[in-house]
Amino acid sequence: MSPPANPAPHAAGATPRLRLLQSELPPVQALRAELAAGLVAPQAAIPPKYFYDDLGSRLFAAITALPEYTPTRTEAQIFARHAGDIAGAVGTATTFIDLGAGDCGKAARLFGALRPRQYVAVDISVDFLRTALQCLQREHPDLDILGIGQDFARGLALPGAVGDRRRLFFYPGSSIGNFAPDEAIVFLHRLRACGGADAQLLIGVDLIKDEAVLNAAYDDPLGVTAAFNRNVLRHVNRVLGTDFDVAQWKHVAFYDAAQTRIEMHLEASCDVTVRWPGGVRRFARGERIHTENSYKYRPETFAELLRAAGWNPAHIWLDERAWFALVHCRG
Ligand code: AVI
Repeated sequence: MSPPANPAPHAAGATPRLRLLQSELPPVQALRAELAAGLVAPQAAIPPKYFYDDLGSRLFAAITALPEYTPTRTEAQIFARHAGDIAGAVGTATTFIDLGAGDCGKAARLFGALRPRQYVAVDISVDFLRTALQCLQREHPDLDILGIGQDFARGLALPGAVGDRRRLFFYPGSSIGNFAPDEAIVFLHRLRACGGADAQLLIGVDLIKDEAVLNAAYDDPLGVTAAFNRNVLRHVNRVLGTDFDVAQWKHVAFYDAAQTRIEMHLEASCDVTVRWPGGVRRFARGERIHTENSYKYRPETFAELLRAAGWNPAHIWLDERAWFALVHCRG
């Protein structure tokens, strides 16, 4: 963990209430090797973490405001309707660890009810996180805020500045759905291990529902999700030095009922040759690059997955259409 990247200004002698730490990010060579391996694989793939450059994070925020994208809105309804029960179950004075904090908006809406002792925001998109935390600190000047720039999907490493009492992991938005179920168990098991004896988890998951609703959520008529998907190619151009022409790639998203997941791909709209320093890949027209899976669950299957990862689901709240579940677990 490197020293504070950008401590907030504070009065001489006062304790800083906002600190931003940045973990050792993987060396660019490792990122390039990972991307090149994905591009030359028989089924080409780009890991979904490359969606979240600065523009990608903004496009994702726009997706969450779309009427077709149900997870965010439905989860917000559950929080609003059950705020008292959630606060009663979780309790106050936690070390509130927000995984994939983004603009920190979801967590901030709970501060009134949960009154955390410390707020720890972890996100891979450090610049976006810095801006969000600076705004948050102006709104909550007395809250102890710690930002951590980290790719926590590869394993969460919490620095000593994170409180070790009453750790509450907050993982909303069905981000768990972007892991395959076996990877999700490994990830949640690791969280359990770094939570301590009194760890808690508050996690949101998108549920299986009508296919038309699911398909519309990932292929909206304004094309915001298409822009989010295609923007990944610009990010890869910057990191790997590829010469992707975004205009040659079409957004494809569909629900696969057998695997209970949405798949997102980019499809070549003509024959395309992509080159980068040390590599080349030819794509025939219609060939695809797999960019994301988003798994959907039944509540009971998800509870089994949590148990397999060492967590005890204690409460589950659903919206009235059973489109989304919020689960509170103890360690
Ligand atoms: C971040 N994650 C939960 C989103 C999802 O629904 O799987 C990412 C996303 N991809 C397309 N739209 C949203």
